[in-house]
Amino acid sequence: MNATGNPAVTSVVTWANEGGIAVVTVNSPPVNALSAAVRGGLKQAFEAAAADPAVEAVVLICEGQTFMAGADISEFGKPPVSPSFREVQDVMEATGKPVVMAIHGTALGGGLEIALVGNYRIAVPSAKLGLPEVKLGLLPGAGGTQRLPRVVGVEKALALITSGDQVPAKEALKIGLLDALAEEGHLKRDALAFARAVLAEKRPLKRVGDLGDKLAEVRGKPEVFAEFRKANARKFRGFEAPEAIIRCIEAAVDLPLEEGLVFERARFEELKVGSQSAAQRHYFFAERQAAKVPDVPADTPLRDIQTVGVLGAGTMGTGIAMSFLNGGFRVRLLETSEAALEHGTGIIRKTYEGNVARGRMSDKDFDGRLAQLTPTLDYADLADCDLIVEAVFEQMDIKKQVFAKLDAVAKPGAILATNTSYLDVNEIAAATKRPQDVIGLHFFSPAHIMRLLEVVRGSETAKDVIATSMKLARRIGKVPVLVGVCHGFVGNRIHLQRQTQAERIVLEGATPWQVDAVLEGFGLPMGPFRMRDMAGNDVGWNRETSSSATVREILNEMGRHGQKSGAGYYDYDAGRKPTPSEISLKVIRDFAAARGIAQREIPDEEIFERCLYVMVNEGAKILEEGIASRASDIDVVWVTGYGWPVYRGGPMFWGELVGLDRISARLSELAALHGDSFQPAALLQRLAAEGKGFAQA
Ligand code: T1G
Repeated sequence: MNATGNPAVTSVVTWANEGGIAVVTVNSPPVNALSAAVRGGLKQAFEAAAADPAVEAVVLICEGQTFMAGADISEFGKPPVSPSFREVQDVMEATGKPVVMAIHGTALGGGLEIALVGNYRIAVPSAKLGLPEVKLGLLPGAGGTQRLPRVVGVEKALALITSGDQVPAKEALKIGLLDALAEEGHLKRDALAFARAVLAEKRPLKRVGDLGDKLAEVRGKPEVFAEFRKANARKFRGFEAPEAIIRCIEAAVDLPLEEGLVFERARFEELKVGSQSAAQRHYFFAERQAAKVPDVPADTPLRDIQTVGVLGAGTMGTGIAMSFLNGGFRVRLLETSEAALEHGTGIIRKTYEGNVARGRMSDKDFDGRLAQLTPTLDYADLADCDLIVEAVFEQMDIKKQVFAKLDAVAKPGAILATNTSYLDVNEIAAATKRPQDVIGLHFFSPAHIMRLLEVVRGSETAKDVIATSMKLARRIGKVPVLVGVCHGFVGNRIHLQRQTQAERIVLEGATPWQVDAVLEGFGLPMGPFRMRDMAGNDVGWNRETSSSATVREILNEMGRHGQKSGAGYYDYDAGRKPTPSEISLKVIRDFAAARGIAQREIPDEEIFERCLYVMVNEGAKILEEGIASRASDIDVVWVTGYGWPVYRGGPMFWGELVGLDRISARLSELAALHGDSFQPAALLQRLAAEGKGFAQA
């Protein structure tokens, strides 16, 4: 028996009769995921409520931070346990009494699908609703593709389910997904009142499955789906789930509910056993794991960060400044000249003006953010900063000068961060008397857009500085990954291996466009040569010291700096459309000939293996050296920072899928052919020999 004298159903689901209304409560932290225990409890509670003559209506509500946030993802891959979603939903729909779903937090996935079999849905204004299964390489497998279009219409359902976007409660009310809004903080009170009103007014037991008007609007109009497919072809490229979702919504239009549910279940099961969903579920947990630092306790006290100083108002500095402005911080932006400072603040203003013009930012936010920005030429103005991020020129002597100055002006306890992409954070920290306060915050360009933040711990970085930086990253919408000090940390160090291979392969006879096509065919957003042309072939190139020592130097000496100069490895038209260039190919062939490099046809398979296997191998070395704590952290870096297709999980997850034994053996073959740079890492060889994965390292 529970406190109210009614039969407590399970430890995670209870119910009580409150004045003739059964209040069924789910309490399964942290997100009330619909585990087997929750599903079992719900089934029992609704069966009891349906059978109890003293119960006239039912309210389903959750304790804790949120309404049910979906199926328990950790249960996937394990044998199914009854009751299924369908069994629970059938019991709910068979109650025969008004069922009111009371929503707060995020009603997501299976949680929203449960809510959709209720007769009514009420939520607090701060609630959000969505079907994010597509982010896990899945589709809503408990009726979402069949019921959502019946409520909000086909076109809205297509957009919502293939994006996985969350809908704020007010918008959900507008599109019919909610029947009412409760007062913030009074969900249970207002849900009970709503249930009483339904009883008093004898309102019909509205059943979403019976709705058909919105489906009828598009029946016989296949163009609705064809246009949606066409408009999203680029975004969905390589992913399996979006097309499966579209087919399920087509089935909703053409089939009766029951048949549509069967069709949906079959498509769901197909996706669930596929490699894409395994990869995307891996990534879901990997991103959350990355926020946890093994040797820094979760309850480490944090330093209070209110005011942030940013040194350097170039591309990176302004992006970093906007990241913190967007996170609600006061920002002091320092430059060495009025002109540079004006240029930087101009970039910020123009970016925000663009956001307002596109309706992505309100005028109020525009004004508010600029009011929080203080441009300055004076280091002394950084004295009150709690965190100072340096984003000056990537040269060690300049960085050390800057940190010596910061050491002199920054208040005690201020965190001093460098945005360096490659350089030794320990050497920079040594330029101060407070190395324990120094850390690397490696943003990726454009810094206000890219979500990845490599947090680089120096050998003396204090644990509270690490904990503060990791939490701060999430506050400004970044995905933090803690990495150690080495050349290029994790992302760039692995990227360098792939780049080096790509450049060697074209010297041996392949073309840049062949290499790009192989890697883009794998799902990477851009091949190494198109990427180089886009970023600027001249990044890091020095005209004074350039000596035709590499193909890249020669191209730059010819003025072929990439897209921005209309030519790089590719030629570009006015619309920056790339076409293979005979000029750059000749440079490559002449360069190889001058060095006596034998030319041959290089198969795509060899390009694929040489470029991708060295990435897995470098990741294994990074793990051996302790530069990353987990293989999944490396996956997060590459998915979030370099566009590795999330449906392939990340280089380390993918490497295990290919087989570490196969990769290790192939690398040994390549080492015999092309030199020691291919030697498999000791860790890789050991795991391959032991038949283990990186998690068992
Ligand atoms: N299952 C299991 N664990 C989950 C979980 C889930 N659905 N959602 C979150 N967690 C864990 C998470 O791993 C972390 O654990 C803790 O909860 C806090 O998460 C049939 C099949 C709800 C918006 O995809 O979007 O329903 O690290 O750090 O920032 O059609 O979690 O503390 O040990 O993210 O406050 C569909 C996924 C499932 C929702 C909260 N649902 N979750 O964000 O906390 S598939 C989803 C989220 C499905 C049906 C199909 C977010 C959140 P730990 P957190 P948060």
